[in-house]
Amino acid sequence: MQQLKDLIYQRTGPLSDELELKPSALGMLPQRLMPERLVRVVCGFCSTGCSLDVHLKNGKAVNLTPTHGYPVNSGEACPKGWEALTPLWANDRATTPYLRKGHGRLEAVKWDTALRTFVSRFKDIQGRWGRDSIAFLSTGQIPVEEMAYLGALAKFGMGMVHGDGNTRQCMATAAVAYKQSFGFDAPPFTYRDFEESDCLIFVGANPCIAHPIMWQRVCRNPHRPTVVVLDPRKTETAMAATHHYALKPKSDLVLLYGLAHVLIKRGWIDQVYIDRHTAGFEEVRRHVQEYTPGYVSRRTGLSAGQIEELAGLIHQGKRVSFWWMVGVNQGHEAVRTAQAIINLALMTGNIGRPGTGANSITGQCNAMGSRLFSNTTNLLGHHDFQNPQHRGRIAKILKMDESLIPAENSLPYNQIIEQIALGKIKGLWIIATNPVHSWIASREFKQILKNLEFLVVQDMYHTSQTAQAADLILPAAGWGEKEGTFINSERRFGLLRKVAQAPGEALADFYIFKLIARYWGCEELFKEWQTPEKVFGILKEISRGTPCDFTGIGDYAMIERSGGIQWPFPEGASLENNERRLFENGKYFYPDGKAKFLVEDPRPAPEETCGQFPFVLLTGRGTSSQWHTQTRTGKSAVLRKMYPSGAYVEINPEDACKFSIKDGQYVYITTRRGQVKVRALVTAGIQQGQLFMPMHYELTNHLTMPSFDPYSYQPSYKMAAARLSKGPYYA
Ligand SMILES: Nc1nc2c(c(=O)[nH]1)N[C@H]1C(S)=C(S)[C@@H](COP(=O)(O)OP(=O)(O)OC[C@H]3O[C@@H](n4cnc5c(=O)[nH]c(N)nc54)[C@H](O)[C@@H]3O)O[C@H]1N2
Ligand SMILES: Nc1nc2c(c(=O)[nH]1)N[C@H]1C(S)=C(S)[C@@H](COP(=O)(O)OP(=O)(O)OC[C@H]3O[C@@H](n4cnc5c(=O)[nH]c(N)nc54)[C@H](O)[C@@H]3O)O[C@H]1N2
Ligand code: SF4
Ligand SMILES: [Mo]
Repeated sequence: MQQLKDLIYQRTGPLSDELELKPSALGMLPQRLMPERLVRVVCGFCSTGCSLDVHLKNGKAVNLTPTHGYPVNSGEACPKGWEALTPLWANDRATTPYLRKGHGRLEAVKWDTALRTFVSRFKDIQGRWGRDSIAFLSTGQIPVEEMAYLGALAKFGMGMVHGDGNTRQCMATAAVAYKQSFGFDAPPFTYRDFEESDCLIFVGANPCIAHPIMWQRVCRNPHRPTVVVLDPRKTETAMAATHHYALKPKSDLVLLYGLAHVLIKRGWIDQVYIDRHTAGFEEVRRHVQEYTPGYVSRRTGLSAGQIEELAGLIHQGKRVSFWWMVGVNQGHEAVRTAQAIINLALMTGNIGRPGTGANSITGQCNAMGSRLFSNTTNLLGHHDFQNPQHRGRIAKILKMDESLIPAENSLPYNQIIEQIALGKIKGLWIIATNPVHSWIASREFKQILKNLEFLVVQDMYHTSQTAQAADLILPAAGWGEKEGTFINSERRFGLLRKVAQAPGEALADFYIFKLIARYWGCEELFKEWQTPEKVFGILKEISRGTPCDFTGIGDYAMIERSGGIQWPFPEGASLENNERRLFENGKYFYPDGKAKFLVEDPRPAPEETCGQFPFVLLTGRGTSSQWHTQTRTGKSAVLRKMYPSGAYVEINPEDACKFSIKDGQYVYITTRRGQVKVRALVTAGIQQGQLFMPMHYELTNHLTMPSFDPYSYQPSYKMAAARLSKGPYYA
């Protein structure tokens, strides 16, 4: 018990050190609002990784301003960043653990009871059903150090085999595509490329809403760039672009092959680059032969002229950059689509130079950290569970017995769920994700969770839909209440600092993992994992000699002083150029140094429209003020003013007219998964025959479809066959 008290004391320990107060950074702030201290913190929402200066007064965080001169956001933030402190003060924070008692209600319990229950229930399940009968689902929203602690504890300490993260919903496609094409999961760009490009092509991305500060950098581009958007919807980004191609949903692969066809046919390719730095081009040449503009036009809904025009824009650009996001990643042939984008960059030599690249933007604040260190799909630091040398290396660095490291890969997220449905996985630990709202076909998912003998949810709030389904809730500190690092989209480590005390008995995830290690009886394995910064040191060692080597980062203070540091940053690297892109030397991470071209025939969409379900339902981000399942952004009265409070569906005016639907009236949307009643938002932004629902409302995922890319297993959130009706529809 004394030890437990010590640990709880650690979390109530001091706040992070202040920055030297520079009043100039605060502009004309009136004297009464002048803070006593500023602490610089990287934002905890999206992957842009903006820096925020939090103002402390009387030892309390009271306000914040975006950091001037930070290489990412220089003095700007989006509404979520400005409101980042508010979610911490919400009155539904989990301030103690909760345990579901015999009568079915969740009741507050002491940490000691919670931890004993956690250990005894999970051990009991493993004892009866084997080590792989318990699993975890993690996140892209906790620091690298916590991510690594969780993955190591679960797999090496608790003996789990299966654990995956919400990054499967988000980035898995990009990770697999890069790995296969470049030999390592390595987004090559630096944000300066937004400003240096003379032709930017956004595929399935809406940065005006989803990455507003990246979009600001596009707006600052001095080269009067061509900005192309490939999106079925006329999004805010499409409206601001110079060219919008409203292709049919899920016809990207055909279009991209069609573009390759035209570029090759016209000789608009960089044969020298192809010969020196790539392998497999002849296969592409053969493969795209049949993708004539006429054929592609029929499949994509674009005209042959538009396809020729777009190929022409790529050819005319001197520095062409391709940017993709989850409009690509969340599809049934997503990996090959991402690679069709990579292929275009490679064949036109648009990579490794300023303003170029095949660039996947990431989603969550630490999606990149999760890709490297969550110990889910790959062994810590992008090593391979199935490779004995890799296991040996990690065991040696961690001073652990090699036999503790599983020699098999985890099942992907969807198969973990399947195993729960089949009754094979019986215990589940969910950390910093809210899948009852965010996973596909969520009504079915909620039913499947009932198969579990024991569900633990570790979250900042006891009110999230998933926490409410739990048998045990562990109360977590949130962003700003703990320390660690996040890696942003351009591979930049940024520092998360502690600017507030977590409420009640909530603990940083780091210290929750530490307590679990102690109660589980595997604390000895983690005796060097004392603080996040110590763990950072261990991970640094793991990265040594790999493409993401960051052994040159001395300590947290160095990250803070330098405005974040991008990997790779091996020992001896210089900070002089703090905006670096990959592949400037044309060398990729395969042993032969060459990038690979990969192509494959398109697959039929998993769900076609039909008489009963004639509409295509798209989903995605709604506004820049809403974050995912709204457990955080929903707590801010300021943010709430900036978006509709209830779920809605975007409908084209022609369709609205056909169905006599008026803007604002309730309509029914039905798919094979279920039916929801939502308000109509009539807008020409959506094409006829298509519907769009933002993911921020729980109802949306009652409708989405369980279909997965065959390589990345990423769910296809962006397409379902749907029916629109004014009244309820009964099949
Ligand atoms: N405000 C806000 N910002 C966020 C988030 C948030 O919740 N709120 N979440 C963050 C996260 S985790 C992520 S992953 C990113 C997501 O960032 P984005 O990917 O930019 O956002 P989405 O709106 O999900 O999808 C982008 C676009 O894909 C389009 N699309 C749908 N189907 C297709 C298709 O078949 N082809 C093409 N070409 N386009 C298609 C949609 O119409 C949509 O406009 O945003 C991050 N930023
Ligand atoms: N229909 C549809 N569905 C989608 C998508 C889509 O485009 N369309 N996009 C998908 C994508 S890309 C993503 S990334 C997912 C996101 O889906 P989720 O991960 O489910 O979304 P969040 O609301 O961000 O959930 C994070 C949870 O962690 C908690 N939390 C925050 N910080 C901390 C912390 O420090 N510690 C702990 N322990 N908990 C914390 C929050 O309170 C919240 O409950 O949604 C996916 N779902
Ligand atoms: S753009 Fe992203 S990182 Fe920047 S302030 Fe907004 S949510 Fe935070
Ligand atoms: Mo995401």
